[in-house]
Amino acid sequence: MAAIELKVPDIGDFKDVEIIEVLVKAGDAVGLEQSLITVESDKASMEIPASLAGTIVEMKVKVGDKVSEGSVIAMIEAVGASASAGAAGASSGAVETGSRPDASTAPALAQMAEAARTIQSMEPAATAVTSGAEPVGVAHVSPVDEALVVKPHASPAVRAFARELGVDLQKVRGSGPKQRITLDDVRGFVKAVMATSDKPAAAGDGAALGLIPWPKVDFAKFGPIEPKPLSRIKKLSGANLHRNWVMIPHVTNNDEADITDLENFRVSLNKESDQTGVKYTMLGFLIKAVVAALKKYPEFNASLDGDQLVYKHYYHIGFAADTPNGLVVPVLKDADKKGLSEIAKETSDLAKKARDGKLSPAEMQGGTFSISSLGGIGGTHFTPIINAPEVAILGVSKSYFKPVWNGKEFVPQLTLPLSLSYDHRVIDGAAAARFNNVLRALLSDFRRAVL
Ligand code: CAO
Repeated sequence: MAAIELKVPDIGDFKDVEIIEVLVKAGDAVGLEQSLITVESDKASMEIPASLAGTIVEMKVKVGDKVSEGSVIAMIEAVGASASAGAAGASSGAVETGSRPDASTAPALAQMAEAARTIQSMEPAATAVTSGAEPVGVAHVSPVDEALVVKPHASPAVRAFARELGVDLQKVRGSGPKQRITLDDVRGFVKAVMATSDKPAAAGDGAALGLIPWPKVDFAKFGPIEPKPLSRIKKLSGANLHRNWVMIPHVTNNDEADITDLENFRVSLNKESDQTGVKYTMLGFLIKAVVAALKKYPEFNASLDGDQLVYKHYYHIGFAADTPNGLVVPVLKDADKKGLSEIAKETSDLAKKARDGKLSPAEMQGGTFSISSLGGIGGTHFTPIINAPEVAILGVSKSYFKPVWNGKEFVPQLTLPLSLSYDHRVIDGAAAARFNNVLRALLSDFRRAVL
């Protein structure tokens, strides 16, 4: 059987375009319209399909060659050669040189050429979007269509492959000329994601989240360095914090409470209790106030379990403790059943155990709500990360005096900054504001706690 030339058919305005991919080789059986090569102009790439089914006898082109309409791509031993002698882009020797694509293939190619032209005509318009000008042809695309603005450099075959695997090409680094993404780049990306998918998110390379890799920097190039392993607590708490930050839609409502009277009360209580050794702390009052607010708004004392919200009828309050090895969260059990002095003693015992690294697992379990107090250290407001499976956490910063107008004059008010982070799947902003209102009312007049 005589081999037939497979030629580049009419590809519109594309002339002397570079071959960026050769998708078949001698010996391959190809089907009708199977892509043979990918060509690329300055602005777009397109695949040239086979106009005949058969076996490739010889490739006549390689990557980097330039082709135009009529260039011979390969020699093929066609299946049912006689039936397809007039097929698109195929010619037997010189006889059919210059034959046009047949009826079935020509529209497809014309469409591709048209699509490529469309991309060409859109690119300057897309650039205009970023510069604020009204884009021609994409005027109704609002907001900016990122896909048009930043288009990864890849051939249609690579795009199709990526689509099949669900790979977002924006996240794949291209290793080809002009950062073109190759099939191997897509394969490598998938392998990297698979390799990390069973590791905890703390692996930190971002692949599990579909993010670009963490920057690898040789810091020693810029100055002296000293690598030290993270502590065991930091590794554990880091993995938990990372999961909670990524999985929970956090919102933080900031507020302030007038604690002028409360602080005076606390100081006087401590003077009285000099003999007993109990130290009343702001943390103790906060725990009491939080329990009262939790009773009023029970969804803050709950956990999500699938489609269910599990309300808890116990009040175990965790509090973040800063230790030399990192952050731990001891839990004060049944806070609602304990008085202030008991809370003060127990939290200080737990905090000491935390600093000494002597907390038992049971002492860190069962929390229903947490408090993170940085008041003894400093700061105005911050965003505490929710301690899953809890749904909210109260951050407390350092109290400060601010002048407040009382109708006649400015008076100094000791003010406590509050930052309530909540899981927005469970708690609405309005509920959070109401929760903070209860805290403010209690802290500014602690007599309300007995109501
Ligand atoms: N504003 C101003 N001063 C405050 C204050 C506040 N909100 N809270 C505490 N203070 C003062 C205390 O009164 C105390 O002063 P005195 O010694 O003069 O009485 C001093 O700060 C130290 O208090 P403390 O922080 O040691 O004690 P505490 O009971 O308030 O807190 C604990 C205990 C365990 C919460 C704390 O030691 C701690 O570890 N805090 C850090 C928590 C943390 O790291 N959070 C961030 C986690 S990341 O989200």
